[in-house]
This record gives sequence, C-alpha cells and structure tokens, in this order.
Amino acid sequence: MANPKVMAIVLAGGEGKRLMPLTADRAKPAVPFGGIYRLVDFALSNLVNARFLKIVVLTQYKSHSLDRHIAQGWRMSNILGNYVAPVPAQQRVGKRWYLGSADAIFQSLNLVGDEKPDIVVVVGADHVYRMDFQQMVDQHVASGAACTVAAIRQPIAEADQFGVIKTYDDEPQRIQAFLEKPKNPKGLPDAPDQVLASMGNYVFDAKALVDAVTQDADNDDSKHDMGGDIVPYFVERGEAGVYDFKDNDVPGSDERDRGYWRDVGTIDAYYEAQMDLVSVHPVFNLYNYDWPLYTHLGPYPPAKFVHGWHGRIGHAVNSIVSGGTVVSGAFVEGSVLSPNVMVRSWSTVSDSVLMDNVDVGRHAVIRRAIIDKNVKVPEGARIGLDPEEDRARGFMVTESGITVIGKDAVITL
Ligand code: ADQ
Repeated sequence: MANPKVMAIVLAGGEGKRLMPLTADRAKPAVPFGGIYRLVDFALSNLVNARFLKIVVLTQYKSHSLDRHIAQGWRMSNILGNYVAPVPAQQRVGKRWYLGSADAIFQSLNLVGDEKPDIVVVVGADHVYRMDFQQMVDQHVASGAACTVAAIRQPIAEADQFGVIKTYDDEPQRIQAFLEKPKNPKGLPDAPDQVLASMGNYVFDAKALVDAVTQDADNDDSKHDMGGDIVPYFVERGEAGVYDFKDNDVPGSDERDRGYWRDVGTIDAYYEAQMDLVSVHPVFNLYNYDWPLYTHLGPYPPAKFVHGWHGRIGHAVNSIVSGGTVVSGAFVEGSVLSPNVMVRSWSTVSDSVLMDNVDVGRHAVIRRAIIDKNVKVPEGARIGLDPEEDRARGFMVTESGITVIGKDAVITL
C-alpha cells in the first residue's frame, strides 16, 4: 500500500475520574497543562506534525470547554479537505450514550464511511508526549498486521492501569497475548520489574476496524472498549502487531527527551509531569520547533515582573510563566503559571501549578498545590503547608501531599 489515505480518530470522551476535581467541569482531554496547553493538544500536535490532517475528535463527557478549545485553536484551512472536527456523541445508534471507546467508534462509523480511508489511526487524548505517528503507520503497513498497538515499557507496579502486551519470542513485533489492566502480570524476560504497556494508540486497516467494532456492537458480553475488547479480538485472530515507542525518532528530539511519555491519569502523575517542565534541564522539551506543540492562546499581553514599592523584587525562578501574568513584589519558584495570574506583594508560590486568572493575595504562601482557574487566594492564606488544615477547608490533598483546589472555589481563611 503506497501512500495510504489516513484518517485519525481522537478518543476524547473520557471522564477522568481520577483527576477530580480538575475534571469536575471538563473532560480530561480539556484539562490545562504546561501553562498554555490542554491535554488534547499533545495528541493533536503529534497528528498534525505527522501530516495526518483529517481528524475527528470524539467527545461525550462535559465537552463544552474541549469543543471551544478545538474550535478556537484547531481550525484548519479547508484546502485539500483537511479538518480537525470535534464530534459530540449523537445517539446515532439505539439512542444511547457511548458505552465505551469502541462504541464511540462504532457510533461514528459514518465519518469513516464519508472519508473512505485505507488506514485509521486511533489515539487517546490524555497523555503528554511527542510521537511521529507516520513512523508507526509505516511499520503497520510493512508488517501486514490489521491492528498495530503502540507500546512502552512501564513499571510492573503500574500494570493494572494499562493494557499489557506479550510478544512472540521469535517475532517481537507480533502480539501473542494482551491483558487489559491485569492484577499480577509477568515481567519482561530481560526486565522482571517492567511490562510492555499499551499507550492507547492504535493503527488499523480501515476495513478491519469497521468489521471489529461492528461485530463488537452485537456482543452482549463486551464492554465495548478498545483496550479491553477490540485489541484482544485482533490478537485472537493473530492479526495484531506492536510498535515499540522507543524506536520513534521525532525530528528535533535528543537523548534527553526521546521516549518521554506520561500518562497523567492521576493527580500525582499530572503534577509530576508539570514539574518535569520546570526542572532546570527539562526532560520534556517545549522548545522543539521541528515538532511544535500547537494550542489556542488568548490575546494576553506579555508576562510582567514588578519591583514592589516596598523593595521586594517580584521574580520567578525555575518556573514557566504565561502571558498576562504579573508577579509583583512576590517570589515564584519551581512553578507553572497559566495566563492572567496575579501574584501580589510578599506572597510566595513554590512547586505549584496556578491556572488562568488565579489571584494570589498579599502575604499568601502556596506550596505543592494545584489551583484551578479563577480562584482568589485571600491575603495571608496558607495553602499546601498543612494537609490537615487544607482538608478541613474542603480541599483535596493527595497521598503524596499535593493540595488541589477546584475551579472557581472560594477560599475562606
Ligand atoms: P484507559 O485510559 O483506562 O486505558 P479509557 O478510559 O477507555 O482507557 O480511555 C482511553 C481513551 O478513550 C481516553 O483518551 C478517553 O478520553 C477516551 N474515552 C473513554 N471513554 C470514551 C467514550 N465513551 N467516548 C469517547 N472517548 C472515550 C487505555 C487502554 C489501555 C492503555 C491505556 C494507556 O485501554 O490498554 O494501556 O489507555 O493509557
């Protein structure tokens, strides 16, 4: 198949329960990340940079901010019929919401029928990484598999969050067995403390995908899930291949960030991935213009740092600071600041993530916290210093001690 016609489907309907309260009001792919991005931007940037320009984004759960972000930030020229189209659940079949990710595709098969692609690339929308999907498609086509699953090694302790792949000993690119979120899987022969995990990104021959999700729709025993049902269907038929992410060579990447992939499904993982961005030598490189990360940016003025009238210099170190943000006579360290954040005199923000329009009052101290949009932190407030105090005020505190304050929350002292 020379030059196959490729269509991409982005699965963006996930609820993201484990990211609460950040997903109380928005789908997980719409959760802000890295100051100016939303999680969905990483999958979309990877597709667009690979020149896969016919993209549908299937949404369902609380999709308004995701829809708005895609409409504002991902509108592409209609030349050559390219598009990034958010498609809400439409109850096309049996007047029901999507039962799972495979049902989302089944109920959207009209889109595949309209486009008539040779290959369908299906990707999740909630990971932080760079990946050239063209290289995966090339392997898929060359191998003759009907379905190819992207994979990366992960610690065995986390195997119950992933689809775990076993390949044939003599054919490392073919899947022998696939277990969705197993409890006690076996480690890899050369690394007993690791498993080969599915990244939730797949390449399919279009016809094989249509057949698989159509059969699955009639199967009452199925959970209608891509990882739990569709991949095992192809494995059983001996038609599933694996693409090793470590072979992916993204233009402009180097030894440091090659192979970087974070599943930010939990608050702790989400927080750690943000901290990766502000480490002195970031392991995830936002500055790789050979593989740019696209997003929607509002009309914000540049960030500003103000010398407080009382002599305290407003400054930020080891931090990323977005447009419209003002640090005035305050100290910011090891933090990620979204647009339009105000940090006022004598306050200190360290190892934290502050989203759009957060206003930090004077003399406040914020440490190891994630503060969602529009929160006003009152003068003198202490956040992230004492987990019990934070819990008593109704904030969530993770096991590792990250305090999370939801969008629009009102903080009382
Ligand atoms: P999970 O991420 O746990 O595991 P799931 O919750 O189905 O699986 O989410 C996969 C993708 O589908 C996400 O991008 C999500 O937003 C989307 N999605 C979920 N339900 C949807 C629906 N009803 N409509 C539209 N989109 C929906 C998956 C695989 C594992 C793999 C991990 C990698 O099942 O095998 O290891 O991803 O993180």
